Amino acid sequence: MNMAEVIKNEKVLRFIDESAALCNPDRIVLIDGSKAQRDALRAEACSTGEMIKLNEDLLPECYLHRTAVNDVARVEDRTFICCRNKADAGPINYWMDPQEAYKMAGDIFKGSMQGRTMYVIPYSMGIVGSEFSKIGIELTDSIYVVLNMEIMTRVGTDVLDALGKDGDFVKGLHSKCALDETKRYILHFPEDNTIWSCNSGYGGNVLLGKKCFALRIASYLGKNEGWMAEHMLILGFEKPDGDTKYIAAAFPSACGKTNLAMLIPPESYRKKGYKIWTVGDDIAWIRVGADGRLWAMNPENGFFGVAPGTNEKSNPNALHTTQKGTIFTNVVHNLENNTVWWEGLDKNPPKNAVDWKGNPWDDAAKAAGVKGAHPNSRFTAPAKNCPCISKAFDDPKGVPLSAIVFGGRRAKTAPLVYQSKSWDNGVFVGSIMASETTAAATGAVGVVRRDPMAMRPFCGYHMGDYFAHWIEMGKKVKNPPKIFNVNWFRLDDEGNFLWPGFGENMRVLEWIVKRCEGTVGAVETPIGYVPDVKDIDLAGSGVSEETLKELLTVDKETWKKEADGIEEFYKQFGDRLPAELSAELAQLKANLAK
Ligand code: OXD
Ligand code: MN
Repeated sequence: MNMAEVIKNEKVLRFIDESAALCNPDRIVLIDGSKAQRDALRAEACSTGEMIKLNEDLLPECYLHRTAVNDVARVEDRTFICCRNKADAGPINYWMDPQEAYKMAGDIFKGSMQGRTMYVIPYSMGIVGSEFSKIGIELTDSIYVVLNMEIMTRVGTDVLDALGKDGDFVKGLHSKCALDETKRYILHFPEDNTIWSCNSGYGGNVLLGKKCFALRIASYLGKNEGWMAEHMLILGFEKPDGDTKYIAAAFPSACGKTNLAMLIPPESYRKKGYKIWTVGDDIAWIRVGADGRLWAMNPENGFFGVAPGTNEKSNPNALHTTQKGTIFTNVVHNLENNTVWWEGLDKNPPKNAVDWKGNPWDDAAKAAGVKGAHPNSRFTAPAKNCPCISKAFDDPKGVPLSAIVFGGRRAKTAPLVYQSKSWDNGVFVGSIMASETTAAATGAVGVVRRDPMAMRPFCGYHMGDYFAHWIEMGKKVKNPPKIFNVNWFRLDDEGNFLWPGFGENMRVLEWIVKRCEGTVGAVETPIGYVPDVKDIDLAGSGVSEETLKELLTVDKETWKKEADGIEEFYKQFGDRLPAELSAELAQLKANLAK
């Protein structure tokens, strides 16, 4: 195909030419979004062993892929924001000078695609052609990336039509290179709308539409253009009268965003006619609507979910979503019926199986405690498969938000739920989010770290300026959503979870929605409003009122220590910390001293 005949945008052609001159691929192929091309690429990936075709009857159009053993999660310490002024990256991001970064990575990319094909992926984050969507072009030498991007984003030549002759786009260059972890870099150049990723083949590092574009680059664009790119699920809470309220929620990676977004209400709620609809499970682009409310849309087209722990009970909707057209990464290959398995799927690990590293997973391996699937193993599944996908999923306008919910994994401090007192107080609540780390990124698991708005690894600029942007956005909305914090992970003194979580979280969502409607009261505490025990419907939950009381306790002494921790955390932002947040911290301390 003659590229110039199909690609009318000179800037795209120049980007392809310059990248090809650098990486020196044997051939260049434009991804057109057609089924014929997709099938051919799937067949090619299977012929080289890059992917394994699974049982067509049980898992139609599904494939298994194993990454390199050293390449299984996002690498935060190798992820850089490359802006001209180091101070603009802020104290939390890793920073590299753009010129140095281009030079250093240029040497790595040089000739990296020799003997390989460079695929040109035109993709849209959001509905193709919508004024709220943005376009990217990813160049990659990985068929796995192409096939994942075709699930996670909207890909094809119609995106080039929407881009037009001189539209702007985010330039993404990815090469697997030699998968050398010492030369692995995920580089963002927000001032150039550019992303370079080398030496990785793991999702979050290489599906450049997702974390790199839709969060890091988009958060920077949002700050400049007056909107927000957030690490949030979006769900619709439908009441028996059919009225649906929309909630966006930010939790750190692998803390249950997909599960909450696809929640199945307890039977008593289902009988009354309550339903939950999924709009998104990971990313929300949020802007001010003409009606003075905040509107959120999901820029993605699929789900890149954590497999372990997903089962018929925890998330039947996610499980159903993965039964067709899905790519599984780093899970167990069940050789008995050519399907997949992971820890927590069911109690019957396959006898004849291969683990995520490609080794036989036999009785001896199991007895030695070898895990079959990597804890961060994933499924990439089309959103349209999801049984509870919202009608609004394909609506370019997105949905109006009634509530924003923050949350993390906290053993003690945070109560099951509390409501902030105002927009600024809500921004404070988001800014002090903390959570125990998970397997979604490399590094120790279970260590408490501050993760403001769950954006710590994803904010493309200075976190202090990001807080200021949140405060500014609050001034632009006449009817801002109410802001809450939840903690499904509170433990008793013996280390047992106090709250059952999963579908039972509906009971908390109901309180949140009622608070938004002004139809239920609350109890004031030094940190915000918590429910009155009688206002959370416990019928059939197995949770006693006494346990709920414990879940809702705000312990002053614990919070005084927390306030000291926040003060310490805030220090690093210096004069870029908005005065509104210092005032909120002072108010919290005063409330605790009363
Ligand atoms: C993800 C993550 O993959 O947050 O969504 O790591
Ligand atoms: Mn995420």
